[in-house]
Amino acid sequence: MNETLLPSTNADGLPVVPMSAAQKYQFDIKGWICLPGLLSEVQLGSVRAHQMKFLYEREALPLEQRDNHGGPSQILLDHPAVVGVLNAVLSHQALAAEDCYGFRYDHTYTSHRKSGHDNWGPHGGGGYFNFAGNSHLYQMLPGRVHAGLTRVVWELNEVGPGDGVTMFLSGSHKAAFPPPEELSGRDSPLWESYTCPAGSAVVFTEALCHTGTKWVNPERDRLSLFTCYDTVNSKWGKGCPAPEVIAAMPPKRRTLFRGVWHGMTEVPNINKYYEEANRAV
Ligand SMILES: O=C(O)CCC(=O)C(=O)O
Repeated sequence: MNETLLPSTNADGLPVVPMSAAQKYQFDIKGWICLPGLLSEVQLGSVRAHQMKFLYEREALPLEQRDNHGGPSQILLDHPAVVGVLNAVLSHQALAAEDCYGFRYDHTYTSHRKSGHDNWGPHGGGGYFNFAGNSHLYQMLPGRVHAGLTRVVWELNEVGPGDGVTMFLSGSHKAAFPPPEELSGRDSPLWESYTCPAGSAVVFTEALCHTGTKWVNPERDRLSLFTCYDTVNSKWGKGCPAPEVIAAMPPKRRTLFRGVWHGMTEVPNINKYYEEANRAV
């Protein structure tokens, strides 16, 4: 995992931030990692405004912005720090090039939660033992890992202690046993979570047991995007942004929305390009 992984810049030409050895170690043993404070105030302002319009006044947005990741929110898709993690834990390098990501967008949703909103529902875990069709995979070799379906949670508002965000049974992506009831209830000491400033990303493997919980901060809502990535020739969620949304993105970002196949030899027979006819469904 120490080699330089392509692409080395994101679609806006910003240098990708490679994962450090400490981040790789934590992601591997826990199954998740928090990347705090990735957005400037200006970026946050325009992403938040876009999300609220998308949720509550969608018709007021131009067509190319009518998507969770349309308009100003497209920068979240391949933020340099997120690409650094996905390059290291998900990318299939045979389909990666300087102008093409080695992983794909899978699906997303935006969640706006007021105090009292409860999303409790632990699920997942033991993904190390899943076969490929399940997508919720976690695989390891000495010095390398592969996290199949990988979730990036963008926290657009600050998260304070006990506010009630996503919780993880750290390490359970490698668990051989199902979690016993007394260790997976709300009061289990095994649950771990995070605090972070607005504009942070939390990356976790969907092979890990995790859950939402009750947002309890009356001063501040939770506003988050839950965006999943996958290997290029695998897709879990149905759907893809509309062609006009993708057309408004720079070319490298569009490669996140390729059709779900691998192929071989040269483009167009190997899946290292995006065009409207090669768009995921
Ligand atoms: O609601 C949350 O914080 C977690 C959601 C979740 O479990 C998921 O998207 O897989």
